[in-house]
Amino acid sequence: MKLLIIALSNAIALYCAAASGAEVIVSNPWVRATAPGQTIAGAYLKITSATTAYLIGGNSTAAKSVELHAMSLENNVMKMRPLARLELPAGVAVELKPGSYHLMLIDIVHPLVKGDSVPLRLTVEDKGGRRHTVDVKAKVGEPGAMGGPHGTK
Ligand SMILES: [Cu+2]
Repeated sequence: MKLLIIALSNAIALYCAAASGAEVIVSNPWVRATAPGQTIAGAYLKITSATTAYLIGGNSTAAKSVELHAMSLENNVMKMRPLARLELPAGVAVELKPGSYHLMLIDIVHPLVKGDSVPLRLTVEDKGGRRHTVDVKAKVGEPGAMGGPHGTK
Protein backbone atom coordinates (compact mmCIF):
# COMPACT_ATOMS: atom_id res chain seq x y z
CA MET A 1 0.00 0.00 0.00
CA LYS A 2 2.82 2.38 0.84
CA LEU A 3 4.41 1.74 -2.56
CA LEU A 4 1.15 2.56 -4.31
CA ILE A 5 0.84 5.87 -2.52
CA ILE A 6 4.41 6.83 -3.47
CA ALA A 7 3.73 5.92 -7.09
CA LEU A 8 0.56 8.00 -7.24
CA SER A 9 2.22 11.04 -5.73
CA ASN A 10 5.00 11.05 -8.29
CA ALA A 11 3.11 12.48 -11.28
CA ILE A 12 3.48 9.44 -13.46
CA ALA A 13 2.93 9.62 -17.16
CA LEU A 14 2.29 6.49 -19.19
CA TYR A 15 2.97 6.31 -22.89
CA CYS A 16 2.26 3.58 -25.38
CA ALA A 17 4.04 3.66 -28.71
CA ALA A 18 1.55 2.44 -31.25
CA ALA A 19 3.84 0.53 -33.59
CA SER A 20 5.33 -2.05 -31.27
CA GLY A 21 3.30 -1.72 -28.11
CA ALA A 22 6.51 -0.56 -26.44
CA GLU A 23 5.66 0.99 -23.14
CA VAL A 24 7.75 3.59 -21.41
CA ILE A 25 6.93 5.17 -18.07
CA VAL A 26 8.57 8.42 -17.05
CA SER A 27 8.18 9.79 -13.55
CA ASN A 28 9.23 12.97 -11.79
CA PRO A 29 10.97 14.79 -14.67
CA TRP A 30 12.68 18.00 -13.53
CA VAL A 31 15.38 20.41 -14.60
CA ARG A 32 17.72 22.74 -12.76
CA ALA A 33 16.77 26.38 -12.47
CA THR A 34 19.39 28.55 -14.16
CA ALA A 35 21.53 31.25 -12.60
CA PRO A 36 21.83 34.56 -14.51
CA GLY A 37 23.90 34.04 -17.66
CA GLN A 38 23.83 30.27 -17.38
CA THR A 39 22.96 28.59 -20.66
CA ILE A 40 23.05 24.92 -19.71
CA ALA A 41 21.09 22.93 -17.14
CA GLY A 42 20.85 19.30 -16.05
CA ALA A 43 17.54 17.44 -16.49
CA TYR A 44 16.59 14.42 -14.43
CA LEU A 45 13.88 11.78 -14.36
CA LYS A 46 13.09 8.15 -13.72
CA ILE A 47 12.34 6.00 -16.76
CA THR A 48 11.13 2.43 -17.07
CA SER A 49 10.66 0.56 -20.33
CA ALA A 50 8.51 -2.59 -20.43
CA THR A 51 10.90 -4.11 -22.94
CA THR A 52 14.67 -3.63 -23.18
CA ALA A 53 15.35 -0.35 -24.97
CA TYR A 54 17.81 2.53 -25.03
CA LEU A 55 17.42 6.16 -24.15
CA ILE A 56 19.38 7.92 -26.88
CA GLY A 57 18.68 11.59 -26.24
CA GLY A 58 16.01 14.20 -26.49
CA ASN A 59 15.07 17.69 -27.48
CA SER A 60 13.20 20.63 -26.03
CA THR A 61 11.79 23.91 -27.25
CA ALA A 62 13.56 25.46 -24.24
CA ALA A 63 17.06 24.70 -25.54
CA LYS A 64 18.91 24.41 -28.84
CA SER A 65 19.98 20.86 -28.06
CA VAL A 66 19.67 18.17 -25.42
CA GLU A 67 22.49 15.72 -24.75
CA LEU A 68 22.67 12.54 -22.73
CA HIS A 69 25.54 12.68 -20.22
CA ALA A 70 27.18 10.44 -17.66
CA MET A 71 29.10 11.65 -14.63
CA SER A 72 31.78 9.78 -12.79
CA LEU A 73 34.38 10.42 -10.14
CA GLU A 74 37.92 10.24 -11.52
CA ASN A 75 40.80 11.02 -9.16
CA ASN A 76 38.38 12.85 -6.88
CA VAL A 77 37.18 15.07 -9.73
CA MET A 78 33.63 14.82 -11.05
CA LYS A 79 33.78 14.40 -14.80
CA MET A 80 31.03 14.52 -17.34
CA ARG A 81 31.01 12.83 -20.71
CA PRO A 82 28.46 12.51 -23.51
CA LEU A 83 26.78 9.14 -23.73
CA ALA A 84 25.45 7.73 -27.02
CA ARG A 85 22.83 5.59 -25.34
CA LEU A 86 21.67 4.47 -21.93
CA GLU A 87 20.31 0.96 -21.62
CA LEU A 88 16.84 0.58 -20.13
CA PRO A 89 16.63 -3.07 -19.06
CA ALA A 90 13.10 -4.47 -19.31
CA GLY A 91 10.99 -3.48 -16.34
CA VAL A 92 13.84 -1.79 -14.46
CA ALA A 93 13.48 1.82 -13.34
CA VAL A 94 16.57 3.74 -14.46
CA GLU A 95 17.16 6.98 -12.62
CA LEU A 96 18.77 10.04 -14.15
CA LYS A 97 19.85 12.14 -11.18
CA PRO A 98 22.37 14.74 -10.04
CA GLY A 99 25.89 13.28 -9.91
CA SER A 100 24.92 10.46 -12.27
CA TYR A 101 23.32 10.04 -15.67
CA HIS A 102 21.41 13.10 -16.80
CA LEU A 103 20.14 14.95 -19.80
CA MET A 104 21.73 18.30 -20.44
CA LEU A 105 19.86 21.23 -21.92
CA ILE A 106 22.37 23.20 -23.98
CA ASP A 107 21.99 26.80 -25.18
CA ILE A 108 18.86 27.46 -23.20
CA VAL A 109 16.68 30.02 -24.95
CA HIS A 110 15.34 31.76 -21.83
CA PRO A 111 16.07 31.54 -18.09
CA LEU A 112 14.57 28.55 -16.29
CA VAL A 113 12.69 29.78 -13.24
CA LYS A 114 11.84 27.51 -10.33
CA GLY A 115 8.18 26.47 -10.42
CA ASP A 116 7.88 26.76 -14.20
CA SER A 117 7.87 23.71 -16.43
CA VAL A 118 9.55 23.00 -19.74
CA PRO A 119 8.57 20.53 -22.46
CA LEU A 120 11.03 17.71 -22.93
CA ARG A 121 10.83 15.10 -25.69
CA LEU A 122 12.78 11.90 -25.04
CA THR A 123 13.92 9.59 -27.80
CA VAL A 124 13.93 5.89 -27.02
CA GLU A 125 15.16 3.22 -29.41
CA ASP A 126 13.85 -0.31 -29.08
CA LYS A 127 15.89 -3.43 -29.76
CA GLY A 128 14.65 -3.50 -33.34
CA GLY A 129 16.14 -0.05 -33.93
CA ARG A 130 12.78 1.68 -34.03
CA ARG A 131 12.69 5.12 -32.44
CA HIS A 132 9.90 6.34 -30.24
CA THR A 133 9.41 9.73 -28.66
CA VAL A 134 8.03 10.37 -25.22
CA ASP A 135 6.82 13.86 -24.31
CA VAL A 136 7.02 15.00 -20.72
CA LYS A 137 6.78 18.30 -18.90
CA ALA A 138 9.81 18.80 -16.70
CA LYS A 139 9.35 20.92 -13.60
CA VAL A 140 11.97 23.54 -12.94
CA GLY A 141 13.45 22.74 -9.52
CA GLU A 142 16.38 23.92 -7.46
CA PRO A 143 19.43 25.46 -9.12
CA GLY A 144 22.70 23.55 -8.92
CA ALA A 145 25.05 24.03 -5.98
CA MET A 146 27.03 27.26 -6.45
CA GLY A 147 24.96 28.02 -9.52
CA GLY A 148 26.49 25.20 -11.53
CA PRO A 149 24.45 23.28 -14.09
CA HIS A 150 24.75 19.95 -12.29
CA GLY A 151 25.48 20.74 -8.68
CA THR A 152 27.05 18.15 -6.48
CA LYS A 153 23.89 16.56 -5.20
CU1 LIG B 1 25.96 17.26 -18.33
